[in-house]
Amino acid sequence: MTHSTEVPQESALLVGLSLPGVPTWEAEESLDELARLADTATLAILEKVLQNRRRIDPTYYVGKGKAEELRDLAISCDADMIIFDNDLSPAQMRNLEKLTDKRILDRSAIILDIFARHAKTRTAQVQVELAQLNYLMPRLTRQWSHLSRQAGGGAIRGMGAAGVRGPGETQLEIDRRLVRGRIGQLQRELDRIASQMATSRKSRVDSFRVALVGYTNAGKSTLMRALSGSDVLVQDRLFATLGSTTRAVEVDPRHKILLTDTVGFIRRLPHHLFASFRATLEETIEADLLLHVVDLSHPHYDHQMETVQSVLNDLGVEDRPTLTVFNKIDQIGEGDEVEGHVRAAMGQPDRAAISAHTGAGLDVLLEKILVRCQEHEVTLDLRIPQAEGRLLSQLHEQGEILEQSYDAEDAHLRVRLSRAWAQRWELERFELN
Ligand SMILES: Nc1nc2c(ncn2[C@@H]2O[C@H](COP(=O)(O)OP(=O)(O)OP(=O)(O)O)[C@@H](O)[C@H]2O)c(=O)[nH]1
Ligand SMILES: [Mg+2]
Repeated sequence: MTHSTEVPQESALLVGLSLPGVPTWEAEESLDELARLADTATLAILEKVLQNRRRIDPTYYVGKGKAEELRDLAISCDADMIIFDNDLSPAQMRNLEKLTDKRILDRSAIILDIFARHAKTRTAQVQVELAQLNYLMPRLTRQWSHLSRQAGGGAIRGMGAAGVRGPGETQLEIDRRLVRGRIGQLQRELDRIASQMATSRKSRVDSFRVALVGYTNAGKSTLMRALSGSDVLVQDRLFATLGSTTRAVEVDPRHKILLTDTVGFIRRLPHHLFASFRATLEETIEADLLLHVVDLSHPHYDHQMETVQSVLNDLGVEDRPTLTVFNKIDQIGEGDEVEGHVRAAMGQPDRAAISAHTGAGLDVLLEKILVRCQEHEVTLDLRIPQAEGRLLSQLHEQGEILEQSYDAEDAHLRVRLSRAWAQRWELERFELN
């Protein structure tokens, strides 16, 4: 794999821990995913070590003897850093760093690092930097070299040499003061962004809102492209999308929906990130329908689905109407174990099987979205003075006219409308009853 970084590629030793209650295959799968994450963070992976343990060591996480073994291995393979798949406490990180004399990172740090690299918009940059600093704060004991060196990252950007020492202040106190100040600044900026986003969402409440959710790399953006023709970024890498994009999609000539593509999920999403990205996820939280995009060709698609479900629980949208969209069916061969899912999905209203890549199944998916969209509509009987031509033509645009008749003055119409439009007509007291 080639990487276009000027900095020479750094190398890492990966360590996973299999604890009681967590089956070994799950720890292995998670460690494989950590390798993919490290690769996305442009690190070279030298070794992967999986260790079974009965308990977590409070000082070194893995026990002193094992920590020393890891140190020796890291030295012999000349690794720049050791990355733990499990989250380490700030104290464990410090102790391991002292013992091994290598940089120690954990899963959260790597995910934060990838987010920092991929954040292109101001909003994403603010959100990531805030998450990084909140993560960094309790770990602020020495130069945080890996995170600070990133291009585009910038958590610690501009903080290295800055700061005039106040009377009696140690360097650590200065650093903490600076970080705290920066966190406050970012939080204020994020609050401003969030309220702007809320305002622009409010102007769109008339439409049926559909949000794409799913594990990272499931194909959400590819589906967004296929349905809306928008040129959102599609990449075979984790966390390609870090913002949210909303586009109008015509499901049929009478029904337009607003489709939102957003950031993907992953197991053990660092909670600082989750908190920071709340504003971006707000579109998802307010959607009328969720399309849960699943990469059916992934060997562990079922665990990915569980992870997504638990993130949706955390967001408080577990009861939201959801369509499960099995994607990448072009990769599924006949007789594959999961082929049954594809066939079963065909007849079910809350499932669809597609290939966002080839376009297979998209027509059926749209039909199923249309049904949901129509369920969300109401039928109203209205009486509108014939002289009000403008109102009549508005009505034709907003809804579907089911019946119409005229008397001397008024038009009598039975129309099907979205709930939001219907409410307006009711407020204007045009309804008949
Ligand atoms: N074979 C195949 N590949 C697909 C399909 N849909 C998406 N992909 C590929 O899967 C990879 C990830 O696609 P994206 O659309 O970027 O995935 P995403 O869910 O938006 O990922 P994040 O933004 O990282 O959360 C890309 O390489 C796509 O080309 C599909 O139906 N078939
Ligand atoms: Mg995407």
